Amino acid sequence: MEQEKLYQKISTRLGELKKLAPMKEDMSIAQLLDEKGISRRDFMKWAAGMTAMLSLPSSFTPLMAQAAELSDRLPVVWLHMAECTGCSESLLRTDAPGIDSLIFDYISLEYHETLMAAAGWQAEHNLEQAIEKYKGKYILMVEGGIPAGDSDFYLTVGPHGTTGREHALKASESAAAIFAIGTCSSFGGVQAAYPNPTNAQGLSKITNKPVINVPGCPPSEKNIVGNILHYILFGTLPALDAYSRPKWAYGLRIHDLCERRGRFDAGEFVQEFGDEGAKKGYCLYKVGCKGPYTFNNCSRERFNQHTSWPVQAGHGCIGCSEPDFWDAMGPFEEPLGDRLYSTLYGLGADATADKVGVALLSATAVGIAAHAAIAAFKGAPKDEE
Ligand code: FSX
Ligand code: SF4
Ligand code: F3S
Repeated sequence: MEQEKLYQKISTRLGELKKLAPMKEDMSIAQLLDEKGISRRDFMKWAAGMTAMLSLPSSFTPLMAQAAELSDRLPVVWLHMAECTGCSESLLRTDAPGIDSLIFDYISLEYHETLMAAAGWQAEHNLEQAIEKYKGKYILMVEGGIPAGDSDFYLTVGPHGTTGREHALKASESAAAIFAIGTCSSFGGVQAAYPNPTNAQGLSKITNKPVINVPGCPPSEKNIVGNILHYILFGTLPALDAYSRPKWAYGLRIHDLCERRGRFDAGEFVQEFGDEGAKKGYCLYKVGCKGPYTFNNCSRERFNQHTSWPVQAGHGCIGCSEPDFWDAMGPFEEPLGDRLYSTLYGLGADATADKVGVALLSATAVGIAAHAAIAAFKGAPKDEE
């Protein structure tokens, strides 16, 4: 019953969106896919995958396909702050664009500093116009950390020397929904690493409007496009975790669905890069994998049209979607559990859930050590040492 009601609600919303004029009149998504040689069948397969990713029943697949087809009804303003532009690249730098990249191409990007042709005065004028014309209707996506306070002027944009902070604040005021794309915009990211010389902050510290964080350095194309589709389908905030990350994407740890998890449980570890264990695809925990502390869906969704992801490529997860990962998760090629174990009993009463997670894992690590000792005693091969 609940399911039927939800189906009805989404259908009504999509019906309303359909009434709005398409912002791109030259080509429908069906034509665009056809031009790129993507069949309707492949498109529906993709829609089924997205439906599962957003934890919706498979009977909602036609709605997902419709949402993608209506993605040109929503104007998007995309701002760049202090970052490497990897988030945009995550979607666009591919020699064979998948459906996710095409959807991103297809949405109406009213303003995107690295993609638009305009520069200087014209660019600034375009931004003002987009904000005015689509007041209360546009989606704001911000990439990058934002220097704040006395450090505002470490980041200025355009011919008036507007600070990044001013830009972000102005665009936030009349946005229909705000997404912080990437770890930098979500939590400050690399430029907020100690000693954070530019006082870089996440977007939620700058605006008092609700911000949905989509971290990852960079986030996958699936998580960026999934958020756009979620907004088209529901028009409301998704369920969020304590760090304002959508639970459908960041609800589980990398470790929970990792293809090497069986190796971890069996105590089969790579001891150093390039060893026999590495060749056999053993677990990367002892060479620094932070998958057990990192909430993201990389192990399930992967990157570049499901091609690969860090652990599959042979390096541990570095925890890039967690707050302060640059400081908190380093050194990247050493286990975190070992380092924190000695301080475990020093944790205060207000220890965060993350630290508690670390404590639990340290207990697991102790279990591993015990297992290794028993294996050694029995004369078994000592992969797990
Ligand atoms: Fe780079 Fe985006 Fe990292 Fe940051 O991604 S990939 S530094 S999250 O803001 O450009
Ligand atoms: Fe996978 Fe890393 Fe967990 Fe090992 S520690 S199972 S490599 S996520
Ligand atoms: Fe980042 Fe770890 Fe995924 S490093 S890309 S969260 S596997």
